[in-house]
Amino acid sequence: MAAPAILTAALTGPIATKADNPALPTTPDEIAAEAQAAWEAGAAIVHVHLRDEDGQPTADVELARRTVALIEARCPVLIQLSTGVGLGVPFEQREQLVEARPAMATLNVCSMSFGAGEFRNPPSGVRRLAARMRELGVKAELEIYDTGHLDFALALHAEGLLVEPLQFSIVLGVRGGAAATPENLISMVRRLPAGSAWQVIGIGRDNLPLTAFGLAMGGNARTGMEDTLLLRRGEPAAGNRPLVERLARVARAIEREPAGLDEAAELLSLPGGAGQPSSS
Ligand code: KMH
Ligand code: ZN
Repeated sequence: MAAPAILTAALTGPIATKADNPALPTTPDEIAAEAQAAWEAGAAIVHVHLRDEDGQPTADVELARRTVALIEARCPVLIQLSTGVGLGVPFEQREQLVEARPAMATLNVCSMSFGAGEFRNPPSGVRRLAARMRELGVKAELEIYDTGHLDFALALHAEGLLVEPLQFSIVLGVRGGAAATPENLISMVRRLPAGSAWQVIGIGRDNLPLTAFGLAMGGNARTGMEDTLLLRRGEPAAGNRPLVERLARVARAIEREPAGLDEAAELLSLPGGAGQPSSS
């Protein structure tokens, strides 16, 4: 049997609304219920974005603490907060989210055009956030949208700001980043330091084939309503559970058993290990 695959469920994201798919979880209670469903379906990690009462992305630390607590009350899944938050939220607010002390958080390493908008990740702020995450023991997942982002991440590592094993999400298909092609994935995976954990995030209609390709290459995998609102063409996902169930089936079909919580925590060298409350 090949190495276990760590499955992540990106439950909500910053962009879609309930008008796009009524099953999208946006309140803390809905997010916690979807986290449990994703965990039951085989996800070891849930990637969490928060929404305010109007459904807009927010970096409200109290809301983050409350949401983390609600998830922890339901299940022991590993919680990763997005510090990407949403394009309209200033970096200086986004970086505060790690003060909620999740086990993991994303670290978007470079500024870029992002569809019709701009995603601001200034170098000084990224270094400050990386240092704070290291100090708090919050595991960084490095979000890499193009080859130059990988170079910047490796520079952060050379500066001592990251903790091994490095964990990468290679995001393909954002307009402004690298296109969703197998060639782009292969060329970036080749350049990752030995021992790194990685997954591909395929945006839009290439989500499933690219994710399957990444699993076959030995990577981990992410799905969820942040990455696709459809189970297949013309069929909206009824929630995160069916997306994770399908990903688990794909992984098992190529002899990659979904990693359990302890396995995932060990593979990523998470402080505290699985099942330990990560907030204080
Ligand atoms: N939304 C994806 C393009 C983050 O939240 O920090 C990447 C992502 C990054 O999930
Ligand atoms: Zn996200």
